[in-house]
Amino acid sequence: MENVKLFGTWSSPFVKRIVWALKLKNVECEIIYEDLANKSPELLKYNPIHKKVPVLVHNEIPICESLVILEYIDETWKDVCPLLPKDPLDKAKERFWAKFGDEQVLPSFYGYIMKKGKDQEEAKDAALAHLKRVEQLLSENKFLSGESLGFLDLAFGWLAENSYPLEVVTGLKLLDEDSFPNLCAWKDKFLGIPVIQESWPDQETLIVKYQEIKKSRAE
Ligand SMILES: N[C@@H](CCC(=O)N[C@@H](CS)C(=O)NCC(=O)O)C(=O)O
Repeated sequence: MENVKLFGTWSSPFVKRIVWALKLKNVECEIIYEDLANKSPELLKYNPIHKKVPVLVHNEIPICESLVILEYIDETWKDVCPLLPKDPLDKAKERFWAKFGDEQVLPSFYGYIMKKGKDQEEAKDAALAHLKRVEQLLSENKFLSGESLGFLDLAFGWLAENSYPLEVVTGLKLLDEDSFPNLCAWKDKFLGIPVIQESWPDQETLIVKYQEIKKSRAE
């Protein structure tokens, strides 16, 4: 009997990719929502190094770091909806871009909300330059992982979910149809997938959350 628990928050871009992967693979999971201002003893026990969500606990064994968790899920429940390709080179490419997403693209986006002045302008330029690279990845395929949804799409899912709230809060059009036609088409396809739609967060609530973050950084 499988026992799968996920420690997370409703809005974390890192947690959402895990929720989507588990749903795509029909894995039942109990989600434990953390208050990150007051982390539970369980979270600290299961992720003593980073003390962050998500943590997947499978039969009492914790797995940390969302991209690592995604691979674990894919290999553990491998018969349903495979996420990573089998070919080592294709797999390496997806891992490379997912790492680029988390280390470069995502921080530049959130930096644009959180930073001020010159730093904010630099974050904006970086975000748009990174988006151009991701746009090119979609020049031949509908999805970032190829012809169908896969690991890299889940890794970049935060972009589809958060681009509109981020645009509202920053006043900057990020996914502009003229500059990023492939990404705009990808976003629509991604959000059209039922499993993704089911766990689509309320955009207004996300906007309020980002407004609060922006306000707290401006003080
Ligand atoms: N590299 C980590 C990042 C996870 C992360 O930053 N989680 C945030 C929530 S979005 C968190 O738990 N923050 C709590 C903290 O920094 O204390 C992953 O991919 O899992």
